[in-house]
Amino acid sequence: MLLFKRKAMPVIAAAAGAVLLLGGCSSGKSGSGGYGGSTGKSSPSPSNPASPTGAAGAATTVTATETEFKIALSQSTFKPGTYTFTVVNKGRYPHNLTVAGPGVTSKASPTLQGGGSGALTVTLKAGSYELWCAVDSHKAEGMDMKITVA
Ligand SMILES: [Cu+2]
Repeated sequence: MLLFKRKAMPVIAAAAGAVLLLGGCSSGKSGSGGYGGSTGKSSPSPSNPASPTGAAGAATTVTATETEFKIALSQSTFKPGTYTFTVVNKGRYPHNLTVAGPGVTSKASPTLQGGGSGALTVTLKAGSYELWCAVDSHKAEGMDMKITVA
């Protein structure tokens, strides 16, 4: 307070007001008000969460549910593109999801404990891919499947 002389006060108040306005603006984008750049309302900001290859659109998210000893995908048809597999371990043993096929050399999610989940992002081209769990002999136990990308 000692430093705030009569002239500094309004400036600081204005700055604080601006910050408040900005905060209000970004959270509730409908009431944008008419101050400053009224036209550019096109860039919110929660753009892409984590996908590194942001070239041609966002990754398609597919859920891969794993149990003993099975992998179930939330979709069965695939077009070429980038996919983020959300791997959910609903079993009791550790599992992972490993993918191999054209352009993908055995890319694996982290090994997940029972109840855990993780993600694996791969870019799929036209062709056949194999998805399996690389933990112990789970692949031989049945955690092994093929998908066709077309
Ligand atoms: Cu497994």
